Amino acid sequence: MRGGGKRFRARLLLAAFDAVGGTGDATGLAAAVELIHAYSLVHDDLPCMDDDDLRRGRPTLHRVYDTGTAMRAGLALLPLGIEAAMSGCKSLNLDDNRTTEIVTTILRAAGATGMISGQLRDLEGEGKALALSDLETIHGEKTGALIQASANIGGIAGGENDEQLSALDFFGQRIGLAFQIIDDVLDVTSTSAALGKTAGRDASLRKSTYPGLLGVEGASDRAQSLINEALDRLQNAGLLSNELKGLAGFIAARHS
Ligand code: GRG
Repeated sequence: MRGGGKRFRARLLLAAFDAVGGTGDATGLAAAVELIHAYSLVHDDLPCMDDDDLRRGRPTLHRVYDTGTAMRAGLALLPLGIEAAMSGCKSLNLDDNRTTEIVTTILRAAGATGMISGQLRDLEGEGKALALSDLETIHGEKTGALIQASANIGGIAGGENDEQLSALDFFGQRIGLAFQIIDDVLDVTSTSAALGKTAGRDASLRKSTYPGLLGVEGASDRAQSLINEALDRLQNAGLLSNELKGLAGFIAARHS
């Protein structure tokens, strides 16, 4: 599993697709969100960003090759992700409106209103004492946006009930934030060997984090309450499948 990562976003998209009664093969769409995620990891590790040596248990791409190669590889993954999204929509015979909605959802999550904005705020926040509300914005954009998009895309591709789509949007937003909070917790409590990436990196980069502001227990509690809210909303919408429940539970239980 380590080599390809946990594939959380792909699994979430497929579980959302199934929960709304989607039929057909949505794996092309699942690959699309993982390709965008993979690009973000390659670029996140670059010297001009988090400057990290280890990812998924291996030396980062720019350490194995060089910064230019890692920049180009990351950039190449981005259009490949969009191409996978387009062909994923085609495999499902989705109409133009849904295809546009899905591609727009990915682009917004990856772009200046999502991941890029979150990453910029994150970099600018290094060495500063941020408020919890700032941290929530950073985490929501940097990490949460693509997770939220994955839940939404599964719903858009598989169903058409507005109430269900809105429940999946809420679910994705809450668990996306919880995912990054637990990432902050693991950065403090786990080891590089278990994580496959450098533990303690947030402290060395002097980042504000949830455990820094709330303590490890407070941060874990905050993540759990977000997960509970997410699950309640799914239950009310009749979407609480074992897969979605399992993925939400996995966030709090994960060790890497
Ligand atoms: C141009 C400023 C600018 C930014 C480019 C690099 C970037 C966009 C954004 C960084 C986004 C990022 C890497 C956020 C961290 C998200 C996160 C928690 C990653 C780890 O996800 P996992 O645990 O990883 O799902 P695996 O390896 O399992 O896939």
